[in-house]
Amino acid sequence: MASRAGNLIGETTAGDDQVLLYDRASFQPDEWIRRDSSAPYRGQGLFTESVQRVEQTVKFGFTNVFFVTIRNYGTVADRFVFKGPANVTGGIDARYFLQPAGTEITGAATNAGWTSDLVSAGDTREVRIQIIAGNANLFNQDLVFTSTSLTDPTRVDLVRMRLLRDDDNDGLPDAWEQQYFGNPTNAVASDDSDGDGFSNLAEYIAGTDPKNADSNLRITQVQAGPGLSVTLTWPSAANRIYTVERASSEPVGFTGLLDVFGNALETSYRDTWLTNPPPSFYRIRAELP
Ligand SMILES: [Ca+2]
Ligand SMILES: [Ca+2]
Ligand SMILES: [Ca+2]
Ligand SMILES: [Ca+2]
Repeated sequence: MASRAGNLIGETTAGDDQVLLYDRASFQPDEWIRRDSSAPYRGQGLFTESVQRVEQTVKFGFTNVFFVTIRNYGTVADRFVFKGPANVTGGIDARYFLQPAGTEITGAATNAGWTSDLVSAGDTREVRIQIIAGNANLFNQDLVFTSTSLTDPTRVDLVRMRLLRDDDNDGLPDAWEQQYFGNPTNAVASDDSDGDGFSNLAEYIAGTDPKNADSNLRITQVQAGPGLSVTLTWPSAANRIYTVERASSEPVGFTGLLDVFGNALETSYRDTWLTNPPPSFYRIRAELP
């Protein structure tokens, strides 16, 4: 998934720099086994519940496909038991396949769990999950996928996925359209309903208000100090990933400083230097998890 909403300080060609590229073909909650707690990845803890809740909009009755990667972050080879959710009233129409071979493991994954072969330290196994959204109970609740160490069953990690009903299949969930436009399908994803330069889809991704021109993804506060530091603040929503990027001397060649999950209202980041910095430029990217 490559979703991106850029914003530059000191950059005047907003039309060029606030473009959203959005690819909703697939998504990939990965690296959820035996992570080192300091690993630079979004939301995944060491055998603790991920703070990440993967969201995907899907039309009722349509098929949703995604991938999870089981990664052995331990120092010794291990086996892992992968299990799909079983808590959906009326059942979940899911099939599971090992990648890249395509071998189906549905029977195991939906029952006692599928046990992997021996996964070397650092190695991975990928599972493709196919869910047909033909049961209304699937929507708007967490579907929990677990993976458990076979040698130490107290070691469990999980990923929560939430399918959001999107009956006009425009990437805007029915509930979001209802909240802001009073109807589950009325909003047009490519429209900029409040004229703030961001499309409704961009505002959904960024977690901003599509009916309020003052609400859009931008750096709203830049505070210098203390010392050689600057603190940036931007409007944000929970369960969105924000990337802070910086360029030096001129606003080209941005590099990422960190990925963070947003707070409900706004999020801040403090950038510090050991020595006097060159002129610096910052921008924020927003992504769906
Ligand atoms: Ca929609
Ligand atoms: Ca719509
Ligand atoms: Ca807008
Ligand atoms: Ca807005």
